[in-house]
Amino acid sequence: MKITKASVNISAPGRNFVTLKVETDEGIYGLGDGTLNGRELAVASYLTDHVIPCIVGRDPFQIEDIWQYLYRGSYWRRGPVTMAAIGAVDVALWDIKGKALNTPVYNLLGGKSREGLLVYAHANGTDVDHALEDVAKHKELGYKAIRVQSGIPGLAGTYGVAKTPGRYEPAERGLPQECEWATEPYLRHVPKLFARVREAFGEELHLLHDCHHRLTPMEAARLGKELEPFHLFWIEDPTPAELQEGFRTIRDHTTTPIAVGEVLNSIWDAHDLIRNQWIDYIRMTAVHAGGITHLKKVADFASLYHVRTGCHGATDLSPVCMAAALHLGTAIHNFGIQEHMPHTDETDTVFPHQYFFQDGLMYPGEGPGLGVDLDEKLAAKYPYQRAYLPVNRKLDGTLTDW
Ligand code: KDG
Ligand code: MG
Repeated sequence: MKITKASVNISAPGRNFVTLKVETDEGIYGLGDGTLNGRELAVASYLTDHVIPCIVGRDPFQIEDIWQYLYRGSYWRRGPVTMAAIGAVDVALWDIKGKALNTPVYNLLGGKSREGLLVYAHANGTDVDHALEDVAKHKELGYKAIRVQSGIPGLAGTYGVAKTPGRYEPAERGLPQECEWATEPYLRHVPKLFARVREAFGEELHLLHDCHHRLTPMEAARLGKELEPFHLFWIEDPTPAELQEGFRTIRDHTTTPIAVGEVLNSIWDAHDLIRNQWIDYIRMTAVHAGGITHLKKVADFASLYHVRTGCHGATDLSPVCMAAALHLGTAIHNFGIQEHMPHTDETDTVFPHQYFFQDGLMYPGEGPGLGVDLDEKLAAKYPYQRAYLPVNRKLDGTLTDW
């Protein structure tokens, strides 16, 4: 089999997505997600201008060799743009191989370690009462694990919390929004939020919380310690992860489990976090971490250190990436949990897929390959629109870490 053509689809059914389609001389094609929220066109150019000319003519079955060729061959290794582009190619090749061998991708990765994958939903509210209502709604939908975020008293808005009740989308169209941030009211508020959630819903429900990289290690240690009575499944991104050893301080002070990795791109970004057992869950996902090939290596390395996976699954990871995460999560031994932030109806219609949610778990489907398609005609009706994640400033005007 030979790759004959590859093309990049940029469209915005509900939000922006970059999708790579790799075609072969046997009529089989594969899809890969290359979406990098707020920097989509950089990945599209990397693919179109630099990667596609190098893969046409190659045998799509040689996934490991093509991965190494793109990673080592570029000279400029790692980074989100490079790794998202390599990830898009890699996922498309796994999809091709599954279709060619008429088997779901999880079978190529070792077969089923489990039937369904535990997923967590997002519940949020402008205040605690509204957050509790949203938790109740998601519990009713069958979720067994729920991330809870709420507005902070005294702050105009909080990232991760919808301005009006219901879903929120991380990126907004136009130029970046500026939001305000203050750590002290946040640290005082979050333990009160979780006390109310436990009081209302009991001990059974798994509870998670995302700190969005905003705390210093010692502030995160305080938060983790004060949340201990509420037995969280994890606190996520407590502090920025460029300085991996920052996590040692948090680890030394709290038994609240720690998750990190949605902005990490390679095993080297998490090497110290994992081998020192400073974290419990690694959140990298296929699109931003070089595809299924590299993510499986990260997961296997993590398994040596009692670290489990908790792949990022926000709306900016396309259905193609969700399918990749579900196939990998089905196969690996150390799967932990999968984030599930449902896409809009427009997204779901443009990307028909076999995976589904039932009773708190997700299933990848049993069709060949990844089980996701792209309706290119429909996608053409949703042209790309520039959109960014917000930036946050402390009350004195200083930009936060994120
Ligand atoms: O692109 C960034 C978003 O996906 C991210 O900010 C959402 O933190 C997030 C999460 O945990 O889903
Ligand atoms: Mg997050």
